[in-house]
Amino acid sequence: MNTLPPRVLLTGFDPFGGEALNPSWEAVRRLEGEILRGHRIVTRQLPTSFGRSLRALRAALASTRPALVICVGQAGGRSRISLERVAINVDDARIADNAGKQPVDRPIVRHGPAAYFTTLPIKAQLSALLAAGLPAEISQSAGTFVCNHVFYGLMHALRESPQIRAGFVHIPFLPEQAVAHAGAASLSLDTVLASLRLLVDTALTTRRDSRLAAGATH
Ligand code: PCA
Repeated sequence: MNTLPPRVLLTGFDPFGGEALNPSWEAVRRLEGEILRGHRIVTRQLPTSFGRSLRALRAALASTRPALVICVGQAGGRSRISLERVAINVDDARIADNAGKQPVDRPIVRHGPAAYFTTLPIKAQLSALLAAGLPAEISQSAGTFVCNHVFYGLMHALRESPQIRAGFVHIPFLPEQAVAHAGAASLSLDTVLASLRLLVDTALTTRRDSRLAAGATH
């Protein structure tokens, strides 16, 4: 008999673009082993590399067999927790990834659908975060770099497993990074951790996504 609790997989990325750290991994790794609503959080670091990131993600999906997956990445310059709605089938890099690759206008999955939507209840999650005083927004684009690549690959890998909810969340710089980017917005690690816990909790307790609460925008 298998008595292991169901698992929630959280991923973060290694540092890229000259940063000393990546807030996504700094936050995610601190949640390893926590139990939320009877689910155990397992964490993995993904390389910020077009080639290797999805291989690592697929290996993590196979070995952890999660009930819920949230991939997290840094979006320097954004000021809020960004709940991503859509992943698009294109790699178009403004800077080289950590393996020196810089694809231009290349499909992630040849002949794959143009886009996949998140299966997280992002409007319920947005309402929960705002109600808790945490800065959040729905984002309509995860960009065209490695984060969008991972988000698209995640939804493609799970396209026949709709019972496994999955999606992507971008987070701002940490305060120590913002210093080097004069005036850039940042969020403290504690704020990010509280947000990630609430995102997992809301995904585990919300069956159908809701209408946005009055006053919230997206
Ligand atoms: N952010 C990048 C890739 C890795 C990360 O943390 C992005 O937004 O694509």
